[in-house]
This record gives sequence, C-alpha cells and structure tokens, in this order.
Amino acid sequence: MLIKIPRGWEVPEREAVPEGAYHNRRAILKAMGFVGLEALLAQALPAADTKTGPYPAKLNPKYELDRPITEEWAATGYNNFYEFTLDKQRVKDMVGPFQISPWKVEVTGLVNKPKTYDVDDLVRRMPLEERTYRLRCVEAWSMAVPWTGFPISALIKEVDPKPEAKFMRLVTAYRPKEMPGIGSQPHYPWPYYEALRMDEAMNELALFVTGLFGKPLPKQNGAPFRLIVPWKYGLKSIKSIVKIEFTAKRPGTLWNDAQGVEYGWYSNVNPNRPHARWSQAHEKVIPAMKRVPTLMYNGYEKYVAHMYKESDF
Ligand SMILES: Nc1nc2c(c(=O)[nH]1)N[C@H]1C(S)=C(S)[C@@H](COP(=O)(O)O)O[C@H]1N2
Ligand SMILES: [Mo]
Repeated sequence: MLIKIPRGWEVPEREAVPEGAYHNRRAILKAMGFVGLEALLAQALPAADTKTGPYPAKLNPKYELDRPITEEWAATGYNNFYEFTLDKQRVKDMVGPFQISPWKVEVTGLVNKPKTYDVDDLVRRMPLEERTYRLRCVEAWSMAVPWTGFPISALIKEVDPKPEAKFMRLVTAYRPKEMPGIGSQPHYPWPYYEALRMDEAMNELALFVTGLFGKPLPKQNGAPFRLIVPWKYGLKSIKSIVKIEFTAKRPGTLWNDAQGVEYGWYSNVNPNRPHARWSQAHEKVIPAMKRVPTLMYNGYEKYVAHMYKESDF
C-alpha cells in the first residue's frame, strides 16, 4: 500500500461544510423543536424511503471524539476497498453493480447455535446505536465518523460459542463479476479475510456496522455489514462480511499472510512502532490532510491496553 494523495483533494472548497456540521445540525434542529417535525414528516411520507427505518439510531455519547467529524462527502469518497479498485477516490464510482440485498451472513464453526443471518433481520432486531470513532489507516491517513451498528458481543451471545472457540474469522464476499478489482489484482488471496481473538471481539468497542452518518452504510464503506475495531489499523475493519467462523487455532489474516513484516496480525495502532516503510507517529486527517499526532491504540488505550503484551504486533 502506498500513500498517494491526489492533487486537488486538499482544496475541496466547492463541497466543504463547517466543522462538526453533522451533529450540530441535529442539535440545532432539536433546539429549534424541528426533530419532532422531521419525525412527523417521515411518518407522513412512509413510502419515501422505507430502507432508512432504523436510521439515524440514537447517539451513544460515551465515545467522544477529540476532533471534528469528517465531512460525509470525504468519508464516503476516499475509501480502501481493493476488491473494486486501488484508487481511493474511484471506489464510489465502481460499486454500482455490487448487489447488497438480500444479504446473508453465515455464522459457523465452534458454536452451539450456528445460524445463517439475514442482514435486514439483524438491522431490525439488534440494538442499533450511533458511535463516533476515529479510523486510522495503516497508510497514515485518518477520519472520524458516526457509525451505526451493534456490539459484536451481542451476536456472539446469540450463537453461544463452545469453550474451545478462541478466535473469530471473518470473510468478505467474493463476487468477481461485481468486484472488478478481484480480476485486476489477481495476486491477492481473495476473498479478503480477517480475524480477532475472542477477547478482542468481545471488547465493548468492537462493532458490527450497518450504517454511516445516520443512514444505511454506503457500498464503498462496506455495505451492508462490516466490522469496526477502532483501536486497530483500518485494514482489520473488514467490509461486506458474508461469513464468520469460530476457531480454536489462530486463523490467518490477508495482510499478515501477504506481508507479515509490514502488517502485524494484531495491527494495533501504535505511533512508536514504525511501518517498515514509513513512520506511524503522525497521520493526515482527510480531506484537508492536516497532520496530527497518532495516539496509542488510536486513543482507545483505556478500553484495550489490558488485552496486550508489548510484543504483540
Ligand atoms: N473487504 C475489504 N475490507 C477492507 C478493505 C478492503 O480492501 N477490502 N480495506 C481496509 C482498509 S485498508 C481500510 S483503511 C478500511 C477503510 O474503510 P472506509 O473506506 O470505510 O474508510 O477498510 C478496510 N476493510
Ligand atoms: Mo487502511
């Protein structure tokens, strides 16, 4: 992976919106008494977009940001999703043919209640909440956005893992006809796969995500069902998941298997441990690419540091 910052991106004046506009807008509307009006209008117009049913979900204020929320156009217009293209600003233009409904997720392996879930059913049934998290890519850029989802632990409880289950393996959809990057990058071991240790998966920060900016998740951000583990480099937050397997032995992960020297199995954000080809001490916040220091565990140290030894990489 290379750090490539295309020209023109840094001066997005035409579309720029004020800092923090996303939650401010909701707060301002609420203060003016307009949220009720919005809800009334939504009820009066049920046919307008039935898919937005559970969105926006209630904001969980526990996970506060130390920086403004990234503008929506930037978070949905600058993506890593190699199954489509390596060009971050073109992913959104390539995802059109990708079919995300209906969508099944098979949960299998060392569990007492294996089950194939329908994502629409999960969205209706699970305790959706909105959380604003930082996302730090291993390539030293970052964003901060409102995800909608539910803790992984809620799904794990439903499938009831056996005592031998020590890891969780996750796999992305493999649809070469709809994902042109699979054919143009045949050297990657598709489908994309990732894994977490059971205690990492049970951590309160670990989310399954179905929404972004109070709406269903856009395809370029991993619709309809992805992982978000904000204390790890973005590559761990696998998109468009179709399979989850519980195992006794530690499963491989795509980036660690492909380039183990550069991409650790844990891939925890660590400003003191440089990547083989660049420092991880700073990051550039999209879209202005403002340089800020990178925080240990991406700022989530108090939630996750207890799970690791210094040598875990
Ligand atoms: N299936 C799949 N998941 C993936 C990737 C990918 O290429 N394929 N890229 C990862 C990387 S490197 C990052 S930084 C994040 C980017 O998520 P975003 O586009 O929503 O910001 O997705 C991760 N999940
Ligand atoms: Mo990344």
